[in-house]
Amino acid sequence: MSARHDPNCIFCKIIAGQIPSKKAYEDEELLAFHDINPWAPVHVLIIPKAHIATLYDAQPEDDALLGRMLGLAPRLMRELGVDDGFRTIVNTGPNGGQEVYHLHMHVMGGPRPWKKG
Ligand code: IU
Repeated sequence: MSARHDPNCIFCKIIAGQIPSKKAYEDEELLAFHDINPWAPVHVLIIPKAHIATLYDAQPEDDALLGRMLGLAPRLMRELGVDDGFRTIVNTGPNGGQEVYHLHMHVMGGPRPWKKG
């Protein structure tokens, strides 16, 4: 995994603890933290600890990791008190609106109205 680290990547710095974040979940492969600019009452980002820039860069051997990201979402949302629905978004590339080039899944929930969406 150490080869899949970009010292210039802001999310790699969050994973390394060089930049603080409000963590919601962590294990060997994944980190979830609260988005600094939330669109919804609960807005977390689930990221792999491996630096994978975009979904395009995920390899077939990453499929289980991608599955774990999706599988974590409902458990984490329940833990955070969201049990009546949530939205998941993975922005990919410039036309997908991706701003941070370290793969992340937005998971948003809580009572509406939301800032966006
Ligand atoms: P996007 O999918 O790449 O467009 O979203 C990046 C998200 O990362 C966006 O919602 C930011 O608010 C969020 N974010 C963050 O939570 N902490 C940071 O230090 C930075 C961005 I830079």
